[in-house]
Amino acid sequence: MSRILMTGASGGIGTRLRKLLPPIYPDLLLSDIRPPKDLAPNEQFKAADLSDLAQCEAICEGVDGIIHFGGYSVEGPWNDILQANIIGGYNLFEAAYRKGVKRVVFASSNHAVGFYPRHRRIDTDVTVRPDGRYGVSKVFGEAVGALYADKHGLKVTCIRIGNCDEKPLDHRRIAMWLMPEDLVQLCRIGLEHPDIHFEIFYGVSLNERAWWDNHRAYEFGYRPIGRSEDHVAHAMAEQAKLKPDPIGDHFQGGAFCSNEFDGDA
Ligand code: 15L
Repeated sequence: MSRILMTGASGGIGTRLRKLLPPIYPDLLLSDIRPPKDLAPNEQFKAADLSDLAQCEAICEGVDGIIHFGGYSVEGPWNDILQANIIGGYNLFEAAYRKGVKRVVFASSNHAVGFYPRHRRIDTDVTVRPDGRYGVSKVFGEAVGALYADKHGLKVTCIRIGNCDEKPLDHRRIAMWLMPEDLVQLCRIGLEHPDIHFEIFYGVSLNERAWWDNHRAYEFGYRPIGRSEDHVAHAMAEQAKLKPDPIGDHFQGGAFCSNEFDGDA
């Protein structure tokens, strides 16, 4: 695997992975709508608006594998999600196919299944339960990935990321924290493992209180090293600053579920 494209390079996760990926993939092309503010002279960057297929094709030229973190990363107005994640997500897979890219790792999200209650332990075969327009767009991305894998032989890995940060940020994130180094492991499986056809993994570290059965990732060799229990004091101190959220605190998706909620509790 030689030339790797990472979209969303200016975003939160992209910024972290820009530091961790170059030793593994020295020929790393970064892309986003705007360049990262601290772009270094030795980093390669090409701007692209994913809602434009021609721009997607331009960044896919000569690329072997893609880590797709680009798009809208939280709940937002329909038109923003539509352009960045629905049209942008479709364009990315279509451009990859047209340009002969072999593998795509797609940053899906826990919000594809956010309306499962926290007492349910779920694997990746459950019916999707998105908790907003953003979650729906992640389900769409997974579906497009499956289509391009089954119909065109693209090797696709979707990672339903919990929350990727240096530490778990609150009580909910104790269950779903993903250490950046563990995300790198999952990306490497998607880009390199010989048996990938189409897979969905949970992007979660070695968290004792995880809600997710991530056995598929372990079967592909995933061995996470992050443990959220090591950061519980920090997470709970942050949690104490938050207001109770009876709906959000019940569901895995947290505040994404209580946002605009007027259903049956
Ligand atoms: C996500 O999918 C978002 O991209 C991220 O910003 C967090 O909000 C995360 O989910 C989360 O659920 O904590």
